[in-house]
Amino acid sequence: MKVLIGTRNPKKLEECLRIIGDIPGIEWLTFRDHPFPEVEETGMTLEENARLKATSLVSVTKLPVLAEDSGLEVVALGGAPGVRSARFAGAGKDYRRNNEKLLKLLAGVEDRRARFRAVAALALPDGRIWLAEGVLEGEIALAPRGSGGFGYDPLFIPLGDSRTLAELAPEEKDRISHRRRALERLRPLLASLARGQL
Ligand code: ITT
Repeated sequence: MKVLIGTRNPKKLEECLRIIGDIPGIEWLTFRDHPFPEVEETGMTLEENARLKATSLVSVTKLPVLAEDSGLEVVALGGAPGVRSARFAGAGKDYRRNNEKLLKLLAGVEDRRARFRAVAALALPDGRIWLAEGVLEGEIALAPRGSGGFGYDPLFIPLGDSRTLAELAPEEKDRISHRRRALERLRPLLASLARGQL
């Protein structure tokens, strides 16, 4: 069974494949095998955008699609950047500028609590869709550290650790990540799909 992973973000794709790439009977296709256009993320929530990405790409490709929308929610900023995480500092999706903007907004702020949230969506050509959420709690560091991962990882310290996500080995990030938690919830559905039992 061919299933398209509906992300054009190479780092996100890499993580998705590491987390869920091993389901027997599923042949994962990516934007490299099957180029698709960028879906305009017009939703007000991660749920809406995950749904939008998955259903638009099903329409374009006629394949089952697994898509995901994710973001960083900072308590002291009322949940921002949230759904705007990728473009926080402008249209260019520039990770370094996003991190600089976040640090500037949090200068002198004591409450540095934050969470990563991911909403994954599995959509089928027959119109059915399932959504699942994953959360990772933590706090924002005072300065960036580490070179792994992507996005806000150099600034995000997961609860119970002193290192940023960018200082963890990829497998360590995968064990706890919001993405892992969201995708694992869809694993049984994907396994059923692969067996032709969904
Ligand atoms: P696709 O829409 O093609 O999947 P994207 O990067 O635009 O790629 P999103 O719209 O879901 O994906 O934006 C997610 C942004 O949230 C991402 O660009 C990062 O800035 C941030 N983000 C999400 N998960 C993250 C993670 O695990 N580590 C660091 N930053 C993350």
